[in-house]
Amino acid sequence: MVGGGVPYGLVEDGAIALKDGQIKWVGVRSDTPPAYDTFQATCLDGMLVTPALIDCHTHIVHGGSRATEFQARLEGISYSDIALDGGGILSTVRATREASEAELLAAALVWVDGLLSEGVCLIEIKSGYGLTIEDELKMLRVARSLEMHRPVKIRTTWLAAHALPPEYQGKPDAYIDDIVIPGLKQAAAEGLVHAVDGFCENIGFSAAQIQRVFEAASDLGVPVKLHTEQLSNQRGAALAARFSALSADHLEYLDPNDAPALAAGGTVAVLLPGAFYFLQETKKPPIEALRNAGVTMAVASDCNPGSSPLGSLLLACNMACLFFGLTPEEALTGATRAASQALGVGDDFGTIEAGKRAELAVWNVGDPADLVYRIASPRLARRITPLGTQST
Ligand code: DI6
Ligand code: FE
Repeated sequence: MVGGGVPYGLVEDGAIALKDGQIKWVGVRSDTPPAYDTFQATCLDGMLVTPALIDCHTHIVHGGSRATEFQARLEGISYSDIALDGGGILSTVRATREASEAELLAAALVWVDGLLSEGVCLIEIKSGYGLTIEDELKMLRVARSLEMHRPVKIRTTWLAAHALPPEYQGKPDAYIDDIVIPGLKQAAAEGLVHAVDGFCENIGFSAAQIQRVFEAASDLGVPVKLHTEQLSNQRGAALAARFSALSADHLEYLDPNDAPALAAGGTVAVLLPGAFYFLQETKKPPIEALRNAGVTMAVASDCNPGSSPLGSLLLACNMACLFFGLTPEEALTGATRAASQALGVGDDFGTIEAGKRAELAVWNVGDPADLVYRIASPRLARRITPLGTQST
């Protein structure tokens, strides 16, 4: 499966030449240049090869569980009310602060293994459950260490502007001045930050507060992205677009009139149908407006303990079709090419093209739509990484 004008960019009877962890050539098998004849050939007859998948929005590193909160919600208490009452994100903050790095790592590996089993090669992981400089750094260190334990690439995002910790209640601006911005500088100096995110929401931070965080990120040359328009419209997407953010994520409450700004900013719309499902949201992102404006749309799991305890990117793709009306091709593109763009790594990941990393997924299916339409049905035959092949 490569780019091009045909559906999914599918190449029938294709061949891919890999060397030194890179894709060297891709095309129709009978066109293989003689230079690649000496390559050791692996025959994958009847199988589909896609770029390995990318989960471009997760909160996989965290302590504890929110099963009790789930029960409370089933009894009718809303997600926002639980948050305003000191539960929600803050209950995960308490558990994450208490957890050791080893405990956070062990818990994260369970989620990572699930994603690897469905062909994922790259996972974005956010901080945001520490809310002190040291606890936020702890989360990012654990996230980065996953690369030493599994054949996976990790991108880490500074999300200290996720919630206001109890010690700063009523003082959001002081929290930004004391923790979010100085911590970001420290994390960047330690090489732990690929991007900066925030929660622009009525139960999170205002657009003006997020703007200050974005200005600090810009001064450091770190790209930004934003959780916004998930529960209300704060015009965060427009703010993100002004900063040419990598992505604006959620977007259920996006004003359709703000879609062209996202396109102009080169900002990817990251759709998170797991959170829509789990919070029993009824308002959908304005997909038609995003499409018409030419906004690139990605799909991710948003794997987190409160609003999307979802460990399957393929199920997120399936939900993106059924809940939001994406086509299976848009959904699969959303978990590959568009996801690589949402992380700023499109030069290396996301499509099968010469020059990119050898990150491929080989599937026991013939039709790419099969990947999106089935539910919880394992189909991965093997994953190919620059380090070699992993069988499942
Ligand atoms: N939106 C989300 O989906 C996550 N953070 C956010 O701002 C999860 C928050 C949670 O733990 O409930
Ligand atoms: Fe999230």
